[in-house]
Amino acid sequence: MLIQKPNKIPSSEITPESVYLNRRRFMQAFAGVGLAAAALPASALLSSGDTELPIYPGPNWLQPKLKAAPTTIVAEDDVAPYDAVITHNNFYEFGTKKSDPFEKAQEFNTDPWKVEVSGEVESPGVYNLEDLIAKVDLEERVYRLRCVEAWSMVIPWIGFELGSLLKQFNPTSKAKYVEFVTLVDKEQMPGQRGFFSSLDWPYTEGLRMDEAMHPLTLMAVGLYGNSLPPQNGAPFRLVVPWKYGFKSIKSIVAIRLTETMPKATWNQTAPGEYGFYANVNPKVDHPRWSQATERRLPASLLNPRIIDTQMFNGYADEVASLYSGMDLTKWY
Ligand SMILES: Nc1nc2c(c(=O)[nH]1)N[C@H]1C(S)=C(S)[C@@H](COP(=O)(O)O)O[C@H]1N2
Ligand SMILES: [Mo]
Repeated sequence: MLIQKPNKIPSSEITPESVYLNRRRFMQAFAGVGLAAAALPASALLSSGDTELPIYPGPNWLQPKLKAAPTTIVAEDDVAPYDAVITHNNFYEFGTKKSDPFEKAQEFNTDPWKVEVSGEVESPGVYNLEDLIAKVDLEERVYRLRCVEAWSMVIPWIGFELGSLLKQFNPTSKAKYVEFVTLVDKEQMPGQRGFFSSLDWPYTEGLRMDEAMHPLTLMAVGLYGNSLPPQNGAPFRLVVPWKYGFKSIKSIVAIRLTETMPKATWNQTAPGEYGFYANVNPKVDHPRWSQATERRLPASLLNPRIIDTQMFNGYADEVASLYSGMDLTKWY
């Protein structure tokens, strides 16, 4: 039952990933779901008159490590301006509009932060993020981020290799996948409460073990020389530069090593549209739009900046071998 065709939804309001949800909301409304609307606290909203952009120095324990991080990998492309990176976000826990995370995440509490590590590891436990970061060196890496909605940005992250974190927990020989889980906190995350729920929380994602151990796979704790802004997934988030952005899960509270393929939010929500692998691939279109090109942000009507999408987002030399022998039209 198609209630509203995607092209009837004003493009100013709806982006491709949310078209599906919009349809689902209509159906829920007609199914007679109770209207338990929760008002947003005024304190969660920034005044629209704010023109100064906030910076995020981060907790005292993190600052010296951020400042000491050498730049190790640089994308040739022009880096996106700071305001684009911190005000145009997907973080549905704070709402489905691109402006919602910036407007609603500023009071998000991210220090102290605990991470539960479980499953196929010799050292499971609940760890303080500060203690985990104390054992790794930070680097700045400039990566392209390609959203499945066909826009992209070039972002200067600061972080460390996921592999160096996973080694701290000694994965067992049974560990074949890694699952990541985002915080659930209805008080702090307005997108998780109210009217119609957009996704089933918590947001989860997963990687195959060889993808997780790949040296390009980053855990970011910083951006643009400072700590990660809340809207970008503070205090730490995954960044997998050769995959569509939805794999790069934010504000992680749990990491599980598993023998079987974990559930991933968008894959579960619309399996025909979003695969588990989600490798950037210009030759495999999304059922509702082409993936051959992308809009490099910041873009405007006069300067649309449409560019060709590259296989594995331009990281094919480094990662194509992970998928040799796999039919990428099947394992999209
Ligand atoms: N927990 C969580 N992680 C998430 C998302 C989300 O809604 N919730 N959105 C994803 C999507 S679709 C994209 S494109 C990137 C956007 O990252 P950015 O806002 O830092 O650019 O975050 C990803 N990580
Ligand atoms: Mo995305």
